[in-house]
Amino acid sequence: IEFTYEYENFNELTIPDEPIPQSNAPLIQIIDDDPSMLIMLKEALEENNWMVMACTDPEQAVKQYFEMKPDCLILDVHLPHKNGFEVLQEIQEYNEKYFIPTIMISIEDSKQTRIKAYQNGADDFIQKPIDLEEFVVRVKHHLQRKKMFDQSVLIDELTQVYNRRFLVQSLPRFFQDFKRTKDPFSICIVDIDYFKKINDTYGHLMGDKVLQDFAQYLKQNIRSLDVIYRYGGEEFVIVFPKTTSEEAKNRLTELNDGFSSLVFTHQDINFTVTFSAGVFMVEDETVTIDQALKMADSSLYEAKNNGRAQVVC
Ligand code: GH3
Ligand code: MG
Ligand code: MG
Ligand code: MG
Repeated sequence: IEFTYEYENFNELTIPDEPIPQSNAPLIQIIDDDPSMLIMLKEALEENNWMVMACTDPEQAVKQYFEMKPDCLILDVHLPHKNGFEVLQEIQEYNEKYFIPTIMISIEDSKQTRIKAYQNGADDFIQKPIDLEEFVVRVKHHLQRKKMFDQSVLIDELTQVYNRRFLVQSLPRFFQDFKRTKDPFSICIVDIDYFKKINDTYGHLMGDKVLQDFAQYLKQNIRSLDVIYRYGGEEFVIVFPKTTSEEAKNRLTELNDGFSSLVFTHQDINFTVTFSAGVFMVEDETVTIDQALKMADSSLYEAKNNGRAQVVC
């Protein structure tokens, strides 16, 4: 049977009237060539408000895996064209880098099969027919460990907001969400003005303090569904879900007004700090992540050229 879920519409199987999980819900990928198995597992997982992408074709699934970096992989051993062990080998490097727990599932439960699974990097092995209650508990256990790992590597040490690594990991999910919900969202690059001068005039430690206070100020003044990342040096990215560029511009302008009214003091000298920002609204399914970041960056460049302390979209 041809039963391949394109990841563009992997949510087709979602039960109506269920709350739609947010982009920050754990994402689980299932690869199994048996459609009824896929549906059964998918429904069991979605009951926990986890996002699920299910695929019968291993070739396509691997591509999806690289793009979406799921938080857990459920992988069947027997698949057409390519078996589960070959899939494991193909994704091994990525799997280790992102610490993505992998549960192998199979009709076969010989000691040799299980050993082979673990040797190829699987973290768990569950025999079919699957007991759904136990399955969900085991997935939950793996997701918890994955979350702990993420929290240890995805937070920027200095500013305590998400780092660039997490940006790379989570941006595809905002795009995925957009394809599903059609709600436009805005990606903003925010850059502190004349930051080098702050370092040069007041010292590197003061520069660090400005970065910390800036990140905290942003974090405390955005909605809980907005996400902030340190992109590099004194540059941050903010993603505003379900937000047009006009709305994002207004919010960033308010943030700039608020932040620039805070007074920093260094050895009896007072100073204030502004930022510039470039906004790009994702409202078109053909736009790629790289293009979106580039557009936001060129708007930022324009904001700098126009005299800084402003937002351009
Ligand atoms: P513009 O208004 O055009 O953005 O100018 P700018 O001075 O803010 O930008 P520029 O890119 O010239 O300088 C950024 C500086 O940020 C250079 C770098 O030394 C400093 N920087 C990067 N990371 C850190 C950090 O973690 N702590 C401190 N204190 N400084 C940092
Ligand atoms: Mg199979
Ligand atoms: Mg700057
Ligand atoms: Mg900069």
